[in-house]
Amino acid sequence: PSLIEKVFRAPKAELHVHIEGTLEPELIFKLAQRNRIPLAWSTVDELREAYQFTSLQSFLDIYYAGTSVLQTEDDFYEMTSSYLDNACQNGVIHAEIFFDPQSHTSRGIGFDVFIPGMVRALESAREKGISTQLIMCFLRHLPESDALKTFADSREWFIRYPEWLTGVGLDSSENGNPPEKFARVFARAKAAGLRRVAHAGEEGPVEYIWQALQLLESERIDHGVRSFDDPDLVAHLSDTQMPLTVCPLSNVKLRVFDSMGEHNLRELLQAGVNVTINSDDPAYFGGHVNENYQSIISALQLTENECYTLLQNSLKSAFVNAQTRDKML
Ligand code: ES4
Ligand code: ZN
Repeated sequence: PSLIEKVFRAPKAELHVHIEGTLEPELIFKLAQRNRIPLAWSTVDELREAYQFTSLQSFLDIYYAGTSVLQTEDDFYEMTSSYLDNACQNGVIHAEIFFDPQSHTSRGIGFDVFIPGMVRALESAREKGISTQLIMCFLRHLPESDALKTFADSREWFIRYPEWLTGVGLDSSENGNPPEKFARVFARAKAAGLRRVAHAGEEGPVEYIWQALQLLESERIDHGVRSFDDPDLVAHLSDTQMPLTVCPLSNVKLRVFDSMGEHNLRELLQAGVNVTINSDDPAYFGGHVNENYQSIISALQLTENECYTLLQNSLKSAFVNAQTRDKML
């Protein structure tokens, strides 16, 4: 088999995927009709044609519109199940899945709707041999008070499902919304024994990566590709083996890099940084995790050794206990 075929089949972990970003245009239209939600696009093709992004914000505007079709527990079950089917097909044996509660509570959809829907899908996927967790992300474009209220409202769900709900994250519009804005809510999450991750250095400056590490005590950095602007930060990431959850197709679609050939993933790997490959929002960026591997492998002509390192990095950076990790590796 070719290198790509071997990578496709290899067991891997996916550590950076937004469940709302797995909603395919067909499912968006099906749910819009079922729930009588108006959309600004009249056909699936028209919606797909709108997926021509120029920046993170140009994507987020459409992503939140797509999310608006999710209304019932079954909608969340169906979305999550179809992601997990695809993940299994991609060799994913462990997935840590982001969700954006504020994008639902702001529309009057409560934790009692989306958590049971997603958890039911995670429970059925366990039988197919995929272990999963959910990471609750705060929307950084909203005020700190909104995050604090969301965290308080989520407590009973973290207590009810500790094996499924394991951590908090930070996503949405990065520039102008530094990690420091969320230091207090992340301190509460740490006090509650939860894992912590944050998007940083996707479009935003290296200072935001330092803040995520120092002020949020983030245990992984989502994206983090702009760390390359600061040699001291690259050395620190390498020394501490801080995982970066890199999403190649996302980075090109959102114009973080003009082309895949210009991606800095090889330089990060060569500097000894713990880089992983992930899909981010597979329905919007042109593929699941295997397509992300394929695209970066082809563009950078990655070697078998480099591919092996990326796959191992994904498994060793998962939030699982040492015994489970040793079984996966
Ligand atoms: C996201 Cl690519 C990306 N960046 C920041 N926030 C997000 N939410 C969903 N996808
Ligand atoms: Zn992301």
